[in-house]
Amino acid sequence: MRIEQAEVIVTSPDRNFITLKLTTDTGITGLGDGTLNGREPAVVSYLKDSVAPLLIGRDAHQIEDTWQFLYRSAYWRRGPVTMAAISAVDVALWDIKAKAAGMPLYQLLGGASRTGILAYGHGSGASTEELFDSIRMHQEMGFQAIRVQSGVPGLRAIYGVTPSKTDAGVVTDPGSPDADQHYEPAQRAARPPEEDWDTRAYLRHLPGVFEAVRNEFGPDLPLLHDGHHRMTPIQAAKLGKALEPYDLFWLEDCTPAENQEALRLVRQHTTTPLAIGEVFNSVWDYRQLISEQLIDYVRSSVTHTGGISHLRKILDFAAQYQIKSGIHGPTDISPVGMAAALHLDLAIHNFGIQEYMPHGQRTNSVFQQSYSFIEGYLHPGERPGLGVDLDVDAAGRYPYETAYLPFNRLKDGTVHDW
Ligand code: EZ4
Ligand code: CO
Repeated sequence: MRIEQAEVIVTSPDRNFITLKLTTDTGITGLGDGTLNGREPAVVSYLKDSVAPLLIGRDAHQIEDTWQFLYRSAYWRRGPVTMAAISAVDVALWDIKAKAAGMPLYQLLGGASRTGILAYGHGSGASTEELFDSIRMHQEMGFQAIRVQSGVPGLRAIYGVTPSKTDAGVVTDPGSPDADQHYEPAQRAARPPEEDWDTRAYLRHLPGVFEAVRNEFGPDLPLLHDGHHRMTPIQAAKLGKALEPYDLFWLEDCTPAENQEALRLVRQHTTTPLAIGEVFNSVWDYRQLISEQLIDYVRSSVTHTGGISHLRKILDFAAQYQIKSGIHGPTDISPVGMAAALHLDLAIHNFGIQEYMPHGQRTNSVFQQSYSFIEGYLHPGERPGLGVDLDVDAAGRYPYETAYLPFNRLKDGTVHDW
């Protein structure tokens, strides 16, 4: 079975998505997600100009060999653009192989290890009242685990929080019909929107928010929080310690963890579980974090970590240290990337939790999915392959739109970590 065609499809129904579509000489097609939030054109060029021509004529069954060929023959290893492009190829080939086998992809990864995939949703609010409403709304949608992000008094706009509906002039979303209910990090704009930040104000405010949420929603509900790389190691240690009474499922990205040994200091001071890695793209970013047991959950996505083949290797490494998966699943992972994550989640033994931000209606009209979300649990479905189809005509109705993630500055104007 040879690869005959490799097309890169760019579409922006609610936001930008990059999809690779491979067609074989048997007529079987496969889809892969290469979306890199805010830097999509770089992956499009990498795929179109440097990868697609090399795929034509290759045996579609040789997934590992194709992966190693793309990774090693480029000479320039790793990096978000390269690894997103390789991921798109890898996932498209797994889709093809599973369709050829007539099985849902998870069967080829070892079969189901569980009946459903526990997902967490994004609760947020500029105020505690709005946060409570958002948590209740997510519970009504079925979510049984909630990420909690809160506004901080004195700060105008911060990451992870849907701006208050009364905040005139704040662009809340890039056009999603239900975006007033869902936080969307990127914004359609010619330049990155500017937010503000003050770590001391955040550290003072957050423990009280978690106390209020626990008092309102009880001890059972798993609660998560994302620190988005904004703390120093000693600040992260302090926050982890302060949040211990509220029994978090995890504290995510507490420091910019490319300094892996910094996590030793955080670990010495707190038993709050730590999750890291949505911006990482290879096993090398985790070498020390995993072997020294400095984290509890691996946050990488299938889309940004070289696909199912490479993320599986990271998770198998993590499993030897009782570290579990927490695969990245925001709206900037397309339905194709989400389906790939779900097949992997279902098959691996060391599954932890799956992030899930439902896509908008326009996105769902472009990508038809077979995965389901029932009473807090996701399932990839039983269709052969990934179970996702792309309507190319519908995709063509929504051309690429420039969009950026926001960034933030401290009071004195210093650019801080996003
Ligand atoms: O901000 O995916 O845990 N999830 C997150 C995401 C990220 C975006 C960046 O593209 O932190 O919402
Ligand atoms: Co995150």
